[in-house]
Amino acid sequence: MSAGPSWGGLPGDPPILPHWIGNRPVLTADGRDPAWIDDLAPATGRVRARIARGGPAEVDAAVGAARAALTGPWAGWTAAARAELLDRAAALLEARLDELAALEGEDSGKPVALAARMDIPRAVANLRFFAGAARHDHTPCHADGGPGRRLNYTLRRPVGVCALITPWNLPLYLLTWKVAPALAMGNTVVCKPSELTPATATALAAALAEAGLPDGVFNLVHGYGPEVGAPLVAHPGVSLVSFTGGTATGRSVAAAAAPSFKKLSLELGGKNATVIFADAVDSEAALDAVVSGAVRAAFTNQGQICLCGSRLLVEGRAYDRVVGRFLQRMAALRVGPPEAAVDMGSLISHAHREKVEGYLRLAREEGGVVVGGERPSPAEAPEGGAFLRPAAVLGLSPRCRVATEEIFGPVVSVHRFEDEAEALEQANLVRYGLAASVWTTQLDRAHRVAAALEAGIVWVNCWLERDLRTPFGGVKESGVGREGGDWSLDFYSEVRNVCLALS
Ligand code: TXE
Repeated sequence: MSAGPSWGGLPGDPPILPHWIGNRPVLTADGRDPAWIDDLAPATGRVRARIARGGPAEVDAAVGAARAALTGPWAGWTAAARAELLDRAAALLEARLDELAALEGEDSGKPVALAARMDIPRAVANLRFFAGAARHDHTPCHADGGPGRRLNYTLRRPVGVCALITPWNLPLYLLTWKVAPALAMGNTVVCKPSELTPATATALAAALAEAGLPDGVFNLVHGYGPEVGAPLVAHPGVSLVSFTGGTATGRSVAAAAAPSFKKLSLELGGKNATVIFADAVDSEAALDAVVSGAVRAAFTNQGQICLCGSRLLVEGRAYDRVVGRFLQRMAALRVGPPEAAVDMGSLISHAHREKVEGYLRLAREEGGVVVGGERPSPAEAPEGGAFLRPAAVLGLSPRCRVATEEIFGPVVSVHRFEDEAEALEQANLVRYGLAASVWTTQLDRAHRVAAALEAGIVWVNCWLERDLRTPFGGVKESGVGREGGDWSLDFYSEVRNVCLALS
């Protein structure tokens, strides 16, 4: 585990994570004595770093730097130059993949191997993907009324200063998902990462500076949501807000952004269904493959991904076989310290573990049967950590609180349906609509169910297969807007039509 300051951090005991404003580490913007937030490693409970605790003064300074940079040298950079910058930053992150994966594991509690396989490679891919998108971007031209009459062409312009607010579950992965298209389109940014997982955001600041980004284009303010996130969203100098986090916070972000009509994208919670039809498990090999997919969907990142399949809906005639195998697989998952060979690490915090355990108590009170969900023994996982074994809740109505509220932990509620109509009714009855995964070998059923599910993303016979060109986002209370591919380019730019009369 990292002993010294992380990349972009400052020396101290424990090391210090500063804000980055105008391409420089900053502790306070107005000369007051700095205040601090402890950055805890959730797997040990140890203070791993001290985070500079920002407030309105740092937000103001960061937005000021970002606004000034909009008319500085950055404004003259070509798309090709911006793409090269993103590629250089990607190469710098990739060269330090192991270090970043260890940092993410320490800061969030997730298995380091998962961060090395998923989080950091995906962050690198985000930067490279939007470098490519900048290079290949093109806009339409409409000639009207025959030669020499009217020519309409469309320009993409930067939107301005983008406020990018991210959660703790996929820190660098989600931050780069926003930063890369914002920079590709020529904007400047002020980032507000989660106060629970600030380390790799600081590393990204250092990487972008090293890659040659001009002063003020990328800014980072650490701190609590109400002290940094809220003033950032409301700041008159900010033109666009991209937020990923909880639905309740998303509601207040939308309200704060509305008076000044900021461009807004909200990626919020989920309570996603994994729907397994009996036809998908008609052999032992098929049963194994489908259950592997369902277990992965349920418990990857300790169930702390908005896309996780936290409701398992199984067709009645396959119910016993599927659920039996699922519980077997679940029990075999290894839970332990992030740096060990484990399937699941620690939850993000003790407070979050208590929230998840509260739902397990509620499940019992509601008359359900809880399998798993214990704290692991000290032999498996350090006692100071926020570890919890995966859990399945059986025997409850799909309408109960445990089955409809976002728990955001390693808990799956299991339900039985008798036909396709009932599967759809159960899948669609929640207030969320982010993703779903459907397991069937019947082609017509796959298309029918995918069309009828109320979700922004439907996976058929897979889960979390991501092609960065595709639209990503949810319906209902899972969010507003789409990002990914052209959707990101549209969101992070203003299109302007120019009509030229030629005659
Ligand atoms: O998220 P918050 P939290 C869900 C999950 C979890 C719950 C709460 O159910 O249990 O949300 O998690 C910043 N204005 N998801 O508390 O509060 C905050 O500092 C502006 C789903 O961590 O939404 C952080 O940087 N910003 C999710 C970011 O918002 C504010 C992933 C997210 O924090 C703010 C994480 C405010 N008023 C949790 N208040 C997903 N969809 O992936 C806080 N923030």
